[in-house]
Amino acid sequence: MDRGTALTLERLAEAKLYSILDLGYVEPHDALNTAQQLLDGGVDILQLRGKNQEPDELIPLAKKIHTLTRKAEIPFIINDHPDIAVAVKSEGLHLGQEDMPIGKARGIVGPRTLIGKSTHSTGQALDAVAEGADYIGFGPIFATPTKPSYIPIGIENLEWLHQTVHLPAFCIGGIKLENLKTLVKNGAHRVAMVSALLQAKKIDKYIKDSKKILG
Ligand code: 3NM
Repeated sequence: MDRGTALTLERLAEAKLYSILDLGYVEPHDALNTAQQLLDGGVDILQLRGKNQEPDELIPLAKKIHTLTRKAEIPFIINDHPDIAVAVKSEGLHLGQEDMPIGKARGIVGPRTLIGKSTHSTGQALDAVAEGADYIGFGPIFATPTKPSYIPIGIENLEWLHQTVHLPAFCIGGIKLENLKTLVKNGAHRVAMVSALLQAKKIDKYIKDSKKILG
């Protein structure tokens, strides 16, 4: 599966729940097991995020996770590192505002890899569209322990987001079952979760309950 295949694009178009396997929450030796639980539970996209790990550690882990996501036919996204995305042939790469521009990353990963971009304002969301993103993250909607220094942008612009940004747009930041209904009522169609899923007592049930709300 890659950006060039109809299946990857179909999965992205349909995706409601984007899960980020953040090695700040899961020990690398537990990551494969957690990835399998997330896939079994029914997440629609899986990203590997390892802010404190070196490529030497991330690449072998990412290759193993990719074997699982391929079996589940779920797009696998690498956070921050175009070279790792190439090394493991992931379906996608995710970039933050401080990372290299999409055009430059596209030159490294090629035309067949999805590129997503984190955005933290309506202006950045529009910029990401113009830059050629395949999808965006939009947040943090609520305060989040995962990115403690970020100021929440709130729920005001979710209708705007859906009506204006004609790319898959995933709300992110502090999203959990308890606030999901409010989010959907205010216009969210898709969400990304980190800590809520990774700290859930029963990952499988948490995903199913979330997806019921997301519709
Ligand atoms: N990106 P949690 S917020 C990785 O706003 C990330 O772009 C954000 O973690 C953004 O689900 C965030 O644990 C952390 O709140 C989300």
